[in-house]
Amino acid sequence: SVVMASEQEAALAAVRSDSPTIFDKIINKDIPANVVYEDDKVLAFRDIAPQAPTHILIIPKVRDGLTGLSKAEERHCDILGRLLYTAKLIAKQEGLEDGFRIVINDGPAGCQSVYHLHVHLLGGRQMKWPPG
Ligand code: IU
Repeated sequence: SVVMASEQEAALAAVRSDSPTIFDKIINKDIPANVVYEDDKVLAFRDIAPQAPTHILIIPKVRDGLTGLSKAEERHCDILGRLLYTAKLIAKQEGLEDGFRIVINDGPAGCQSVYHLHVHLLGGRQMKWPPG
């Protein structure tokens, strides 16, 4: 696949659609990923372009219309809660006792580049505020 010059460039080029993404290939093990957690509903793997010493993506195995958080419906409440709870488990597994950052990018202005909902878990360095 094409490597974008920046995540922002990728986000602006990404098409908001409900078609399968590269994350489905990772879920189906069609392409390799560095998986750090997996259960029947959730998969978590290391981001290919880490922005911190720990940078993990936590995703639902079944997208069910959740291209992004802005598409969330009442039926998604369980999986949304599970994604965040899983982030907490992985933060502990990664030894992020001093703290960590959770990010969900949504849409072009939010710098979303993959239209399969994912929670970023970032840690291992001092985060800044406001984010870029
Ligand atoms: P975003 O929130 O949609 O911008 O995040 C997408 C992330 O997916 C981004 O951090 C990419 O580095 C990451 N990623 C990946 O880990 N593996 C891939 O094959 C692709 C993107 I494409």
